[in-house]
Amino acid sequence: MNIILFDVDGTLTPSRGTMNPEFKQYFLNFQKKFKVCFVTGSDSAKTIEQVGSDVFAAAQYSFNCSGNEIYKNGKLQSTTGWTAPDTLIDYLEICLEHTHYTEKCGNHIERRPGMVNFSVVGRDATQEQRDLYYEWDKKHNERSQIATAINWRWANELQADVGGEISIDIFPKGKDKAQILDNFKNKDKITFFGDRTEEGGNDYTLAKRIIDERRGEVFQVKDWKETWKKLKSMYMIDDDV
Ligand code: M1P
Repeated sequence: MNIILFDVDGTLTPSRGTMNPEFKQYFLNFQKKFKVCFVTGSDSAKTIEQVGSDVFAAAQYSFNCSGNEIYKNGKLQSTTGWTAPDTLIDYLEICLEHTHYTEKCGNHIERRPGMVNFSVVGRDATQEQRDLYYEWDKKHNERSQIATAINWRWANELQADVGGEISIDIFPKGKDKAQILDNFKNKDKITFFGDRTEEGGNDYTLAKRIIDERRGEVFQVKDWKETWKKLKSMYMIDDDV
């Protein structure tokens, strides 16, 4: 079986943004012809808000919370009761106190099934506040430094990856996006589109596993526009399917 697998933020939508309406129309037709799956650090409520309940339900699988919560054809199939250690939460509070970034907008530590999402500027940031932090972080590499510190301090226990624009995803070691391959047969061919397939990015371990285990192909994209362009050049779909 051929599976076409997509990251969401930065690949099908702007980070935390909604899907472009023309792309969405194309994508709904695409889903009628091909087996589509999603993999994202976000929880299902955010994914539905971004792609719409129609696109979400038409996906064979949506692997949310980095694969720690799984939806099949829009219905919850499995989840995990993992809770973050108090020592991690204490450390994240310290990071918040000591950051050189001054604007804090609220909702900094978001507990999701099987993971924690941490953001110095906060998940309640407006688009403008989000853009300011994203630009600042590109110069100061704060997220990458925090992720490295977590990966060093909890080397046997936890894993932190940089994804999206303002946050870090943290989960039990190995419970990252790469785990989702266990839901497919070895003979299934996976074609994966992601915007953070570089080392340290939250699509990296999955992309690496697909290549190392010869499970399919990986396409790094810079945004949803590039994804759409690639899909149009790679796959034929009839507009009135
Ligand atoms: O998939 C990784 C992250 O992508 C987005 O991150 P940010 O808000 O930093 O741009 C969000 O969807 C986040 O929830 C998710 O974990």
